Amino acid sequence: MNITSTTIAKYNDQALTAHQRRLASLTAELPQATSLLKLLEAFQVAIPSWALGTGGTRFGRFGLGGEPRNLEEKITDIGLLHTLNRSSGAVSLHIPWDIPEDAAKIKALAGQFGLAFDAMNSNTFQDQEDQPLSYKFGSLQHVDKAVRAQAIQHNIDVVKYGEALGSKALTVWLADGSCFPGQLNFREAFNRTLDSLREIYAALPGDWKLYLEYKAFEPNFYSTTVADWGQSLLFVSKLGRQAYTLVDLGHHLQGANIEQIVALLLMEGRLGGFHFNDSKYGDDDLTVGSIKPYQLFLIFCELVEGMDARGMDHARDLGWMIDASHNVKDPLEDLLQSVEAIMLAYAQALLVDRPALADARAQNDIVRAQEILQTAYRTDVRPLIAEARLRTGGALDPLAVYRGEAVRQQLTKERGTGGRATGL
Ligand code: RM4
Ligand code: MN
Ligand code: MN
Repeated sequence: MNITSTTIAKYNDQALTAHQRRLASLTAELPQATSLLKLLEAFQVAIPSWALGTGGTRFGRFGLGGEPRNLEEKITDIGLLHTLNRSSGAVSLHIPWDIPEDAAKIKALAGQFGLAFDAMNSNTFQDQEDQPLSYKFGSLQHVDKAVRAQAIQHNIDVVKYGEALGSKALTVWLADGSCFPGQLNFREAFNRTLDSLREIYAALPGDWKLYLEYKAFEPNFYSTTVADWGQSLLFVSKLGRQAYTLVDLGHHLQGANIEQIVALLLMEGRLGGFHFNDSKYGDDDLTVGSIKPYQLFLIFCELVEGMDARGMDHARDLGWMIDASHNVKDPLEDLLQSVEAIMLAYAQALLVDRPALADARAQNDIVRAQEILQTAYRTDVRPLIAEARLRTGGALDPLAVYRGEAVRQQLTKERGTGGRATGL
């Protein structure tokens, strides 16, 4: 399945007049909007290789036709997304779900679609068939040194796979923790985990980053060894300058102020990567912006302000990734919606009148501060995102092209209905 630039141009031509009218009315109100286009064009979000098929819950899974059956087909799917929106220019791989057996071939295929490789993810939360020792009671925290050694070696192997693809980061997410009080000595578990991470860190190439992701609970329900940003920050501070915290939006206890977490991690120079998704209750892995779009906007306000304060490049200096699972939607449609939601929140954050906000804060004028934020949030920036896509050769309306070209039906014809993608 391949969507050509001629096909995209055909759809764009039909939608052009209406688009130009909408864009003109936006820029008449906000002349600075067009100067943001360069930033929007540069911004890229990595697509997770584990979220291109239908996931499931522990109660069941409802498959879908045309799921990618191997890594090549996954790269092709991500290439399709990037062809449509020009903002999905990277892949994040999970090992061993998606081992690149022939790295040169995979790299070349990704290159054809203009895709780079973002962070590599290790997996010590599941046992694999050929694995000698079990992670049932943890991996890097395990009481048995041999289990820890196996998990350390796995992470080092993941780095090796990533080096061959041009990746520059390793994401470590640990399911380690305990399900019952008394099961674990917290201090000892922390120290064993730290020692294991130190060995992985020592094997990291000089130009790589290690992202340590935290998660409040699940699959362990009493304690998690890297449960929150404080614990992650403690580990990464002890590891060294190449270690950073990764924030996954779904990994907090309800009501957590994620925007404040992001602000402080950035201030400390310890925010490395981001996993976008949305949730109502826990790690729901829903479409970005589907439940709490205002929170997403507030997070982006802190990201933009915090990155600017450190002179960081918005597009390149943090690892922007989606981490999602699709139970009832077509994964590709869901991912198009997620990338769109991220771009919208980013654009709205760029619109915030920061000098005016600083002034309102200095005056303790809370009402004006809220008005300033909400003025940006309530601006319909969709024409701007569409214009950024148009200028980079993408579709004005990616979903319309996807549906108009019956992509899922075509993929189902090519790949059949029985396939099941590896991943969540
Ligand atoms: C975890 C976490 C990790 C992801 C796995 C599949 O909850 O979010 O980032 O790699 O799921
Ligand atoms: Mn995650
Ligand atoms: Mn998660």
